Amino acid sequence: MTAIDALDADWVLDSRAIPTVEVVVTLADGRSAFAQAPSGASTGSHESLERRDGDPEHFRGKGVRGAVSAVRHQIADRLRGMDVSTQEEIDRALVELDGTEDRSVLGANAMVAVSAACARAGALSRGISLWRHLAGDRSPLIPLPMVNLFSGSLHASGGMGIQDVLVIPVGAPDLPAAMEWVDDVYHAAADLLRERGASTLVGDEGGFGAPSRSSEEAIDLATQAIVRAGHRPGSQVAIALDVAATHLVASEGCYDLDGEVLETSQMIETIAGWVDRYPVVSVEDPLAEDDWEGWALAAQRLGPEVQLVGDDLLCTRVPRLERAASLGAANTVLVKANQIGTLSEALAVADRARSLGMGAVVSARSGETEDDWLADLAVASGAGQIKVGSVARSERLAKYNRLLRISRSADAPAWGGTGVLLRTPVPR
Ligand code: 2PG
Ligand code: MG
Repeated sequence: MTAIDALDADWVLDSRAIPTVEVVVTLADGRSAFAQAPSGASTGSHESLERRDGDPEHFRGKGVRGAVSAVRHQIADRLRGMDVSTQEEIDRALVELDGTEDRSVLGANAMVAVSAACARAGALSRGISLWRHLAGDRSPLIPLPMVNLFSGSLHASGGMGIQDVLVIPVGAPDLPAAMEWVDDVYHAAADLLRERGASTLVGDEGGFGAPSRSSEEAIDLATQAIVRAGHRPGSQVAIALDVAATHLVASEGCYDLDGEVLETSQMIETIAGWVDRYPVVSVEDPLAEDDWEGWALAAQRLGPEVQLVGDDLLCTRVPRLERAASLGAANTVLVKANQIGTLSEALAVADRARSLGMGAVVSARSGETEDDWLADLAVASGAGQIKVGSVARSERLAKYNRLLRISRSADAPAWGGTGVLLRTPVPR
């Protein structure tokens, strides 16, 4: 056993110039490990809370002095002396110390950074890689990436109503090919934008700002980019959407999509139309976070061959996932560790999805750092899918490049590949 000797924390900056929590764990043998917390912009109201100071004189209220202090004092006092290799016990101690559903005492930003730093230190103490340490009895997989191509809404100012148009290299034989294919598509999209005189400036996750207010135009352009890059739309590179509809709600049961007000049924029909006309195989958050009935209707309309992903709906919470399963409201969960608080809880959500016959996509946040623990978490979970943003900007590439290194290592786990999607995409 290697005991935790000390925990320290401080603020560093994230990819949106906002402070976030960095934690350093020092072990009794003198070795140490660090981790940093990510941060979302399009947050759901059932997410665990980030602890922010709210002092307008300090980082416009976004300071994390309180979260840093929680790590240095309450959390350090509780974890000192614990065996660092027992991740689930460490995470349970964090959850009990906080004692709230929404993690408002310690702050989910403090908790997730401590959890990840301890995981890294635990792997170090065992002399194994982080993904293997976290995997335990699970069957790890190299995940199929869902890669951001165009952004709008809260991830890129102005532009289209839906938040993200992404591509999934479903037909790639391995991760290096998958990354090369999406890189081809990314540059083809840039060429198409330049040809029409549109900007190639990028949004928060490195995807291009959508060229117009029309979400459909971005989906169409993504399809053209796949073809231009020399890949078959659908069977080789498919499209995923994150509608992030919670942030489009105009009034109860009504959405403002691309300047048009749509009722729930019209939202569903609009999205179903995109699925019919374009190689869309995955749709995230088509409706608002508490519209369980609407989601069940959307699931029926889209059919089981579409991966229907709950982000704001499920907020990485087992009870909400179980409710979705019983209502048939989604067939896949987006897993974000800071949406719940600890790495063990995030893994438990992916495990529960598997036992319910549902899919899971391990996801980064729109605010990220150079820290790459998410890549190991995704591999360890065996979820088979990861969403990190685009293939540009280093806070995104830290994860993709870590995945490439894992996939090239001597003991690399198997490739998730097309099999991770609930249905194999139809060749088009
Ligand atoms: C999402 C995420 C990642 P955010 O909505 O799925 O793209 O965004 O971190 O802003 O919640
Ligand atoms: Mg989302």
